This record gives sequence, structure tokens and C-alpha cells, in this order.
Amino acid sequence: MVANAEWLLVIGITALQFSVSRTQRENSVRDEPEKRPQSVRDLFKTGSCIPPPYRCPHPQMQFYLYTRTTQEKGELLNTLDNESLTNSKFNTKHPTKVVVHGFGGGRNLSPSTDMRKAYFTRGNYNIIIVDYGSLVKEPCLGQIEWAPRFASLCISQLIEYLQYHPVKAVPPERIHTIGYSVGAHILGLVANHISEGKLGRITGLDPTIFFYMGNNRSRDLDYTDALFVDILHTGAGILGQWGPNGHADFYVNGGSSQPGCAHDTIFQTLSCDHTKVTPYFIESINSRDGFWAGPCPNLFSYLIGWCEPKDTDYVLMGEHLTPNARGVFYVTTNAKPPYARGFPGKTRNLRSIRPYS
Ligand SMILES: [Ca+2]
Repeated sequence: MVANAEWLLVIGITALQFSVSRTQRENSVRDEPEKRPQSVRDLFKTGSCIPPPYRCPHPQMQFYLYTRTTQEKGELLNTLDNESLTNSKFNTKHPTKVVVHGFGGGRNLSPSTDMRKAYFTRGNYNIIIVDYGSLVKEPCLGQIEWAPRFASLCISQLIEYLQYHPVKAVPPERIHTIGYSVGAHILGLVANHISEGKLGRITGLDPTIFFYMGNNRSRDLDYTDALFVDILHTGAGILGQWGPNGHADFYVNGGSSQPGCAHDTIFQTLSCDHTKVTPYFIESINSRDGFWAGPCPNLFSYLIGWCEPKDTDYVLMGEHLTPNARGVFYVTTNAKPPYARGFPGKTRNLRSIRPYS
């Protein structure tokens, strides 16, 4: 069983790496040269990839604040120094977003860069990117068991830093956190460490299935972790968790495979399904048409066209989702941007909206 889980991990991580390296090639901003694993053994390096002591804040577990006036260059926040936030451009009047990336991510890489651009196109925000690339990068995957726990401890320290700040305090209830892949589970773990209050919202972008295959709520992202938990599924059952786990779960194009994701290799196809979730969410921030999703209890009912939601049953998936949304929703997208297909209109059921056009 353990061996099977390890192999599943190897396959998954390899698949993710295809997509990560592709994304990085497409993005002109690069952090540092990448060291590629040469063998499966390299994926399980047992030594630590970050230097001790394992205390927060850690030099390789950092928080960068971006605002509209500091879009190009983030301000490093020191959670041990109140002056750091006081002297920054953080504005308590603006909505605060905390973004946690997945495997191989970083503040200067897509999708962090694209997400910031989309928010600042819309308006004023405090966007804090959790930059912990070296904890979730091969060949450091031996750390995958404890790295999410360590990351979540440090993020809860950030949340409490904002909560109790003498000049620029923001309660957790007013914070929207967004986590992609393993980052979604890290945000779920944060809930276990916050002593007072609760995060306002966690948006989970295709939470990864690795190491989180049980029904243990304290490990998985679930609806108890924030006042409102919405989850988008695009690679469910393969690299992503099937769910439903949130207050509202969205299965995009059925939830497990995405249009435009047929690639030469199975690895590329799987990772494409998993990573497609971020462009969908990012588009939702400024989309005029919107990703209107209809309620349907399960995939079977959806596939055979049993679900015929009323106009008023539809909700907008993504950034502008109503916090009253509850249950399981389905939505179809276009294969290429713009992905959103708008409101389906009258006299239709969910499946009558032909996907992939
Ligand atoms: Ca949980």
C-alpha cells in the first residue's frame, strides 16, 4: 500500500513537473536555474532541502505583499516586526487575499503573476503571496509529509500577525485565501492553528490527492476550515481530490478532464487537467460573461441530463461566487480563452450546453 502510494506520487509529481516546466518556459520571469531530477531516486532525496532551524518565519518560507502601486515589486513582510506591515502599502480598507501555490510554484512564476495582474486590473487589493518554492520542489519531495504542516504553521502566524496588528489589523474573517493543488490543503491545515476566529473564505483550486486520500478532516481541506469553502475540480480522481469537500464544489466539464488537454503523453494530459483550474479562476476575476454553474447532485445525473436547474439556481463560479452557495455544481467551458460561456439562458438543461465548442 505504501509502495503503491509512493508510485502514485512519482507518477503524479512527474506529470506535474511537465506542466510546471512548461508554465515556466512560457513565463519570461524566472527565479533561478532549475535543477532537474535525473532519476526516480532523486525525487526521494532524504536530506532536507531547507536549512534548520525549522521555525517561522523561515528564510525560505516568505510572505510578499503586492498592492496596486507595488505590483511589480513585492514587499517582504516580517511577521516578527509590526513596523514591517505599518511601513508597507497594506491598506485595511482594501480586500486581502492570501495566495498559496502548488508544486514548483513561486511568486515570480505563473499563475501567481497572472492572478495578481487580474486582481489589479479590477481594483485595489492587498495580495500576499506565500513563497515557499523550495519546500515543494523536487528533489525535496521527501519533505512532502511535513512541508505542508510547516507551511501551514507559518501561514497561521501570518494570519495572527494581521489579526493582532496594532495599526493595520484585519480579522481572519475578512481574509480570502486561495490555494492551488497542495496549497489548498495547506490552507485547510491553517485552520487547525488559528486560536481565535476563522478564515473568511478558502478557495481550493483542484486540491491534490497526494497524501490526502483519507477522510481525515484535520488533514484535508474541508468545509470546517473557513466560514466559506469553495472548491474547483478539474483533475478530480487523478491528480485532484474527488470531493465534495467544501460548502460549494464545482466540477468543471465533469470535473476530471478538460477540453484542450489532449497531449502527446498521458503525463502531460493529466497535469494539464490539474493546472487548467488556475486559468479558469483567474479569468473569473474579470470575466464579463462569467462561469455560471448549475446545481446537480452527482456526475451520473449530470451526464444523463437529469439536472434542469431553474435560472435562479445558477451561481457564478470563481472570484464572485455568492457565499450562500451550497452543494455540488457543474459548469462547462470553452476549450480556449475566454473559457467562460456566460449564462446558459432559458429552455436548457445542464448537458444541453454543448461543451468544447
Ligand atoms: Ca480540514
